[in-house]
Amino acid sequence: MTTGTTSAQALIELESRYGAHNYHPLDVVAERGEGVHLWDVDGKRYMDFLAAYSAVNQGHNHPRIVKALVDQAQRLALTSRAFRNDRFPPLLEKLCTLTGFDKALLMNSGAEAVETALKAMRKWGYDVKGIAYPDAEIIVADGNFHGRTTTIVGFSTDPDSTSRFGPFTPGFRIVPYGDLAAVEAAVNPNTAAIFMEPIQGEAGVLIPPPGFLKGLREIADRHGILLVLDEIQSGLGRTGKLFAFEHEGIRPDAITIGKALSGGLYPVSAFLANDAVMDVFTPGIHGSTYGGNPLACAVASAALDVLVDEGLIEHTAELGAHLAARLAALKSPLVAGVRSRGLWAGVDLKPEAGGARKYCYRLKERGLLCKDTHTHTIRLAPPLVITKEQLDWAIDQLEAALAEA
Ligand code: IF1
Repeated sequence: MTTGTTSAQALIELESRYGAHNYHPLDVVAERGEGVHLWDVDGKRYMDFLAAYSAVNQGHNHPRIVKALVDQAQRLALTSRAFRNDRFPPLLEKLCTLTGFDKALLMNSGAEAVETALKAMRKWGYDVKGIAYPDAEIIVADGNFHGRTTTIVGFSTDPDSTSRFGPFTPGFRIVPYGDLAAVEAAVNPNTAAIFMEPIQGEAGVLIPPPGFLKGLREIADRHGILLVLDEIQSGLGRTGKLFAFEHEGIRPDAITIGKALSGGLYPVSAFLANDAVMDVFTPGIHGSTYGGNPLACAVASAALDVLVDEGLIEHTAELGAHLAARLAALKSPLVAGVRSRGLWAGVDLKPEAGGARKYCYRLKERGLLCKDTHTHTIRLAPPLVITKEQLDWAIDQLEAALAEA
């Protein structure tokens, strides 16, 4: 294949010819990454302001995580959980020490961690709370995004996710996100748990009203049910704390994590919980061929070390304040509103702007890769290793793209 635009175009055509059409990506064909940057097949450099939906918080191809991956791949990659491996126990210890949860269960994709959480919530409901089988209910939020399995999309309110994939799994009650009275009203004797994102990513980086998470904790405690949070996108430094729930000083009973748990090098996810919840799992009732494999564990261990050793969480809190100030000062008549927490922001455009995707294309021309969500929102989520100068450059591009005729 030749280089130049024909090669990008040829690759796009090849993908369209042989790949399922379940995505509509921006037409940038990346071939190399390093830190906050991606290069396309024509050698053009971009700054990545999506960071693979927060999976590459540590930056693309972080040398320390790459080294862990390569070293481990040359030693041992997979045993299955039928046998033990030497990388798994130290990762479990590191995860629990860092996060304060009693135990961890390793899976691969985020959706699998969520499925694990759903099983745990239900089984806890039967085994510990004493709900009659199979009547357990889980309270979830509208606008949620927790993955793509049939059970998970069954409680989505996004028509794109749910369309014609039913029949769906029963046992979910959907309430408006941010509405504590609605949560309270949805609780009944069959309720096992509340399960939500502490900040809704796909919904447009929606930050709930202050006190919402604290209110969820109080409701859960008062009714003797679990509070489980999906930190797959919000966790591991993105908001300027290790976890988004820390912003309200609460602790959930369990969480799901994924994405940045591997720094983007390998699919690694986990369900973290206290003993009362995790102990519902007994041998043979749940698992995965790849879950907890030595390659995943070596990568995750290095990815967590990078977050901590490079001070990426503190750095994100600091730069997040700067990002918030820059966004608040955006002088565009097209901007309807902005919100951010740490290095994670949603910029809502007014309807007359003509949709966020158009501006994502303009930003691509300017060397900045962003992803629209929900038609009118541009989301910003750079790798956390970004410098202040790089961040300023990116916001300058955003300002300029909004000002273009
Ligand atoms: C796609 C969205 C982001 C997640 C939360 C679980 C999962 C995700 C909070 C599942 C995944 C993804 C998947 C990706 C697009 C993306 C996304 F726009 F669709 F919502 F990030 F904003 N919980 N989020 O955000 O994790 O199984 O994918 O590893 O293309 O579907 P997964």
